[in-house]
Amino acid sequence: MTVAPRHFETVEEAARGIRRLVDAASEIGCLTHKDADADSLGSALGFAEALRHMGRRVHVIVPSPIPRLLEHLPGFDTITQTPPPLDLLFTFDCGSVQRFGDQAALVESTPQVVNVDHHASNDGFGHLNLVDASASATGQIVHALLRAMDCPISSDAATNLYAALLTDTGGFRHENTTEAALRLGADLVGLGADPGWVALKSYKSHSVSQLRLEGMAIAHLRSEKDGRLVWSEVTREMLDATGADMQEAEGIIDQLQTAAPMKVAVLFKQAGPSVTKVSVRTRDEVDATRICIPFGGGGHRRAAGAELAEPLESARERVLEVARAQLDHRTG
Ligand SMILES: [Mn+2]
Repeated sequence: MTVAPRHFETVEEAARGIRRLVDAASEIGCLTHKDADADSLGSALGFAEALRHMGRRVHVIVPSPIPRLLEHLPGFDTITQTPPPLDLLFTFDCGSVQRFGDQAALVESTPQVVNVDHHASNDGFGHLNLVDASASATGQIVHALLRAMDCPISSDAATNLYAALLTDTGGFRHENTTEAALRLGADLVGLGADPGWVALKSYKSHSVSQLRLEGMAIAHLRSEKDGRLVWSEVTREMLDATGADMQEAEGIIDQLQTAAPMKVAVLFKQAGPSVTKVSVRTRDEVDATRICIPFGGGGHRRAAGAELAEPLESARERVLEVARAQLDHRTG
């Protein structure tokens, strides 16, 4: 059965239809995007936990690779990559089917797909689409949806949603740290999330090899245009030298964007001989999606990414050319 795609204006409007779908479904999936972050996985785990409290059978599914740095999130041990046939699938924090990696077929084959997201670039791939680009995190939409569905939020669900909110606001430091985000943080603490513990697990649990890798990438930092463009890279050689793996390169882009004069920070990751992942952060008038969309990527104005099917050296030159052009266009 296919259903005409629907887009909702408000969470309350969406909640009625979603509640009916949940009540009618026997096997429900909650899917994250590839290289799941704490917003995507925390939203999926938190929503799944709440639905299970309502007596539903729910499977949390992540594309490969399993994001093992998020193993502290409550319910992480329930994650599967081989769910039974589903009649209802929720997706979290993902703007297009291609971003589901090796689970994209699941999105194509499930009869009802509900797309819950906060990316402005979301292409509305779901049968039902609950997309709010003004939300600081997808976890914020999940919280509003659960409230509107009259679904109780346990302390484990609150912990997952708090982790989603904390990390997508960069520890309540990014520009998307709104009054609503701070109030939601307090609400989730009231429901049982422990802010000190989530911060410890999110920001103060690096391995020694991870710290060495970060140090190496920072030492490799290049600066152009009076520091307005800063970039670095993580190569296979650096991984070999430190004993770290590529998942441990996750926080490096956040270090690069602490440079005072920077307008654009770019990190290149050598994911394979002909696969290069790119993370972009921007400030002021520069839009990160303008640098990533030409390469098939997407994201937010301040944070975006792309994956290029080409070696590090050529990917680097092509992306830097676009980044330089954005800087010249915006400020030249
Ligand atoms: Mn997000």
